Order: sequence, then structure tokens, then C-alpha cells
Amino acid sequence: MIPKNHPRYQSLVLRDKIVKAHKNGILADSGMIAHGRGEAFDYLIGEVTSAPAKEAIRTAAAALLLADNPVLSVNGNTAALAAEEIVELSRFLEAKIEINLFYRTPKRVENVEKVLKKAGASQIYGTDSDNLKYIEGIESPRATASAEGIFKADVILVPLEDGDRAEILVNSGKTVITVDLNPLSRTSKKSSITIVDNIVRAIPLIKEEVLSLKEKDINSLKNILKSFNNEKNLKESLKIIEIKEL
Ligand code: PTJ
Repeated sequence: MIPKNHPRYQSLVLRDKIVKAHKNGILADSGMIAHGRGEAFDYLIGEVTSAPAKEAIRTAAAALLLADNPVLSVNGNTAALAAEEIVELSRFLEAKIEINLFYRTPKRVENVEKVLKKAGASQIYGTDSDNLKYIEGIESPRATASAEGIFKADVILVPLEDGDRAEILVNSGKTVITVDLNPLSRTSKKSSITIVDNIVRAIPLIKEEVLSLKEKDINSLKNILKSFNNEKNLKESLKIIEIKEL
């Protein structure tokens, strides 16, 4: 039991979720290392959603609203930390949810599926390993996608992604939105829209932006996308990390 008055309470709660998800076969072993790296970057950005992250979140919401076939991709870490929030966001957007694992095993797919169903998801794509397609003909597990989900998607939210896969998805003509606390990662640099924020803060904020932009006309949404520059946004996030004093 983590005492609520502990100065690192929120961070310890997230660690606890990660440890439990690992014990329950939801998280990849590397998922723990990935979380530790994310935690370090979160510490450096002050564990709050920065102004550049807010801009990226608004842009992501606009892209998702403009999409014909938006898909929210879920891996082990996302399922461990934000399953309910992802399911809620999928409802507001009428977006599909797809399980897409870097370290894919049938057992992990089954475990992540259980978490998503418990969080309220009714239809989940990417679970039938025998019927997955390979994006752009690249026969690597990184490029797998379900025919009706990621394969057909025009806009994909892929939080905590692997750089290679983000690049493959972008090269196949899709708009790739990622959430990654590390602005220097290959994923951050290769994605179309990178939200440098913790997934636990970012997903609820995307939902809020979706709600506030929902009534806007198509041109206003397109203008939000046009005025966004991912490289510039990443550089602004990097400036926040600059350590000025103890
Ligand atoms: O569940 P699987 O099999 O698909 O595997 C998932 C992981 C995350 C293990 C896999 O995709 C991986 O190895 O990812 P990387 O290359 O370690 O990248 C993960 C990125 O997510 C890193 O840049 C971390 O800084 C970042 N990150 C970690 N925790 C969070 C985060 N970003 C946002 N919110 C977090 N809570």
C-alpha cells in the first residue's frame, strides 16, 4: 500500500501498475525498462503537460477527427497504464482499437485483450495472428496489422512505439501520432505528430480536445494540422528539459 502523502505518490502508483502488469503477463520484460526511461524523462519535464505537448495534443485531436478510419494501437505498456482511457477515447472518436505488440506472443495478446475487454472494449482488432497482414510487404512482426484496422487506417495513435515501426507506418502513407516522453527517440522523430507527455496525462487530454474541436468545420481542423511542425515542437520540448538549477 503506497501512502497517499508520499511525495512521489503518483509515480509510485504508476510503477505499481507496471509491476502488476508484468506479473500478469501483460507487459513485455522490456516494458519495465521502457517505463523506467519514460519515468526519467517525465522527471525532467516536471511531470506536467508542457505547452508544446498541449499543441501536439490539439493537433492529434484534429487529425483523429479528420480521419476516415482512425485506429488506436495498444501495446503492453499502454494496456497497463491507460486501458480505460483508450477505450473511452475510441468511443468519442468511433475509432477502432487494435492490439499491436512488438514482443508478440499469443499469450500476451490474450492477456492484453482481457484488459481491454475489462475496460469496456467490445471489438478489438489484431488478435487473430493467422490473419495479420504485413504493411508495405515487410515481413517483420513490427509491420503486422489487421486488414480492417491498422492496415486500412489513415490515422493511427501508436503510443510508446518502436522507431522502425513508426517509420514503416509513416512510409506507407499513414498519419502516425505517438506519445513518447523521450523527444530524442527515433519514434518521436519519425512520427507525424509526437506528444511528448506521459500517456496517463495525454490520453484524457486528447479526449478533452476531441470534445472541444468536434463542432469545428473541416477547414479549421485542417488549419490546425497545417500549422503544426513536429520537428519544431520536439525542439520546444527539448528546451523544457534544460536543467537550469538544482
Ligand atoms: O508491449 P510491446 O511488446 O509492444 O512492447 C512495448 C515496448 C514499450 C516495450 C516497446 O515498444 C519498446 O521497446 O519501446 P521503446 O523502444 O523502449 O520505446 C518506448 C518509449 O516510450 C521510450 O522512449 C520511453 O521514454 C517512452 N515511455 C515510457 N513510458 C512512457 C513513455 N512515454 C509516454 N508515457 C509513458 N508512461
